[in-house]
Amino acid sequence: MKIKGLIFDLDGVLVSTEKNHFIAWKKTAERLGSDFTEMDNEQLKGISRVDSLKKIITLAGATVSTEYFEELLVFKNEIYLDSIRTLGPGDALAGVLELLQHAKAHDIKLGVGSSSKNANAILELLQIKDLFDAIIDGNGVSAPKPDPEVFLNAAQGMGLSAADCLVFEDAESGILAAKAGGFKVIATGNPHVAELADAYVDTLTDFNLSLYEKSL
Ligand code: B16
Ligand code: MG
Repeated sequence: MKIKGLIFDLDGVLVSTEKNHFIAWKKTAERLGSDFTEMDNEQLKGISRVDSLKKIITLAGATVSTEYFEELLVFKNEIYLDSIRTLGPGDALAGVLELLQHAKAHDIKLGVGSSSKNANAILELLQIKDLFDAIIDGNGVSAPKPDPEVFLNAAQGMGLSAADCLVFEDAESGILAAKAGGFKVIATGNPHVAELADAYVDTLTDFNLSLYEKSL
């Protein structure tokens, strides 16, 4: 079967910004008098900024006013943005550029389906934004992952149906979103979620599209 479109999650798939998110959330949790571990962070991967903060507040056993909630969102995002300022073309994860180039050479459409409201800025820093036919981010959806909307909108923006596309994800919420939308999913970079997806590769260097198509 021929794949006509590839849809990439951003954080943890195209670029390893998950660590930056983690550090910024850890500092936010400290303001709530709470510790925040990498295990806790697993639950936040792929989910929106607002839903992430709600989980951290629950973990901290805290209650906050609407004003303080907004202040914490700004606080986290400022730390995060400051930490990614120096991202550049060399920071795309292993195998990303090769896979994007392979797709371009074979007339395969490219999309991004990310929960991040900072996705466009990061794609610009990586200097890969122009390669994509559709970019759907946290600003363009009403229902965040695990709802399939972000991936369905990306497929629609590429003029394709879910059955024609492959989604690449690193997070449980993202894999569930893609599966709910009827997509085949390749998990990458996070062995914890491997069994939820149709296939798993440590890095995109290990992914061979022609071989995968033959297995379908
Ligand atoms: P922002 P993805 C997600 O991006 C991240 O995995 C998650 O850690 C983050 O909280 C979320 O974006 C929102 O990001 O605060 O930049 O809007 O993995 O869906 O590309
Ligand atoms: Mg991700």
